Parts: sequence; C-alpha cells; structure tokens
Amino acid sequence: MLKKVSVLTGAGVSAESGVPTFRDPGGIWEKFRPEQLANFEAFMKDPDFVWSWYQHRREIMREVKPNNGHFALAEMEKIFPSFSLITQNIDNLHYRAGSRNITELHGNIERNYCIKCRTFFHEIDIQEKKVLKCTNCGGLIRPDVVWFGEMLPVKELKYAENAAADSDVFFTIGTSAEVYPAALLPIIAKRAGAYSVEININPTVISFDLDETLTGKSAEILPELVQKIKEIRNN
Ligand code: BV8
Ligand code: ZN
Repeated sequence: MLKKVSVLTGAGVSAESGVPTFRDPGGIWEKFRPEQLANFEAFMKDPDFVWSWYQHRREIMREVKPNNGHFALAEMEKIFPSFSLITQNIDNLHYRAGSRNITELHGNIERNYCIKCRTFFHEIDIQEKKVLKCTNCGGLIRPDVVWFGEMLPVKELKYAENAAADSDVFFTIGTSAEVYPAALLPIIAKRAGAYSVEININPTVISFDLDETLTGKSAEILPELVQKIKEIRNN
C-alpha cells in the first residue's frame, strides 16, 4: 500500500485556468526579464512598476478559477494517508480547489508586507497601481513572494526536502524545473528511492532523470489518474 505521496507543482498546473506560465511561448518572461520584475533591486528601483505588475497578476488571479488538475490534487490529499503538496505557484489556486496540506515555496500573491516593520496587509485595493505605504511606519509594502536572489522560507523548504526524501512516489507536475532550489526536489526524491513521475506537456531538463513521464495536460491527466487510483483501491 502506497504510504507517502508528494507532489511538486509549477505554473503549468494553472495554465488551463488561464494563468500565464513563465517560460512557455507567450509566457510572462517573454515580455519582461525576471531581473526587471521579480527581484528586490527592481522593486527598490521602481516600486510602482513592480507593484503594478503584481496588481495586474492579482487581477488575473481574481478572474480565474481552479481547474480539474487542482481539484484532482485536492482529491489525492484525501486518498493518501500521507500526502504533501509542494508548490512553486503563488496564485492560491490549490487552496481555492480544496487542498490544505500546501507548502508554498515561493510565497503567495494574496499576502503583502511592509519591508521595514514586516506588518502584513491582507486587504489591499487591487486597483491601486501606485505602491502602498505602511500605515504603521510609512515603509513600502511588497508582495509576500520569493524573488530571485531571495532565500526561500526556511520551514517550507525544510518540509519540502524532508517530504522529497521520504516519499514512496514523487510527482513533478507542470514545471520546467529550471528554478532552484525547488528544481532539486524531484532529484532528491529519486535519489532517496521514490518512484518519480513527471506530468508535463513537454519534456523538461529532468525528464531523463525520472522513472516515468506522462505527457499531456495536467488538468486531463490528473483526474484520470485519480479515477484509476480509486478503481484500484475499490477492487
Ligand atoms: C535562492 C515568485 C538562495 C515570484 C519565483 C542554485 C541554487 C540556488 C539558487 C540558484 C541556483 N542557480 C541559480 C539560482 C538562482 C535562482 C534560480 O534558480 N535561477 C534560475 C532561473 C537559474 N534561484 C533563486 O534566486 C531562488 N533563491 O536560491 O536563494 C540564495 C539567496 C541569496 C544568496 C544566495 C543564494 C529564488 C527562486 C524563486 C524565484 N521566484 N516566483 C513571482 O512568481 O512573481 S520563480 C518562478 O519560476 C515561479 O515561482 C515559478 O513557479 C517558477 C518556476 O517556473 P515554473 O513554475 O516551472 O513555470 P515555467 O513557465 O518555467 O514552466 C511551466 C511548465 O509547465 C513548462 O514545463 C510547461 O511545459 C508546463 N506546462 C504548461 N502547460 C501545462 C504544462 N504542464 C502540464 N499541463 C499543462 N497544461
Ligand atoms: Zn511598516
């Protein structure tokens, strides 16, 4: 009996909800370079520009809904006694689909904090294109996401590494596996003896390292996978 299942997701699992990925054709990094937007220096250089970009992404996130891939992963959490959902995504769609044991490696676009006194601000007006100032100390307010060059949250990264090292099966879904240290997790899992499965529409840099690659859309493959697992369990 399968005991421990872990999943690492990337932007590809939200693609069918209409959230642009980063490195696919038409993706976010086609128009901007990450250095221009997803890093602290860029924010300090032009806070309004970077803030307005996150406001634009928040508007997209508010318009979209979780897709069948997100719902299937929420189902898997109910099926397996030990199930860890580790995500690089900041779009909150796993939570909205009903997943609860979620480890957010790169933060969450719905949370914001003051860079000076670290007060968190949850209710912000997403129409406000100019960067907001902290009501406590006047500091700039930034999204609670991990930018390039910033450490990942220690507790979340430790949990993810332990889950990868201790899983019977490790799924890597909808990620180009190009961003570190998240991209190391499937390799840690494989080396520790997990059966490693990739779900992606394209081959990636880690495809050859893994045991199996299921090629196709995660919103199609995942519901079929959950259906199969249920059939096996009921026989
Ligand atoms: C750090 C949040 C330590 C912001 C993001 C080695 C070790 C450590 C660090 C590094 C290293 N080498 C380089 C680094 C630096 C850097 C890095 O990895 N650079 C890369 C580009 C080489 N890493 C960092 O800076 C990290 N910090 O390590 O700090 C440190 C600190 C100080 C001093 C020294 C060390 C921080 C990384 C986090 C950056 N933040 N996002 C925001 O989103 O605005 S990264 C960003 O990329 C997103 O989080 C995203 O999730 C992530 C990965 O992208 P993907 O999710 O994979 O998306 P992508 O578009 O690339 O791919 C989509 C995939 O889906 C494709 O494969 C496609 O085929 C597939 N797909 C599409 N549709 C579907 C589908 N699959 C299935 N179904 C579909 N329908
Ligand atoms: Zn403050």
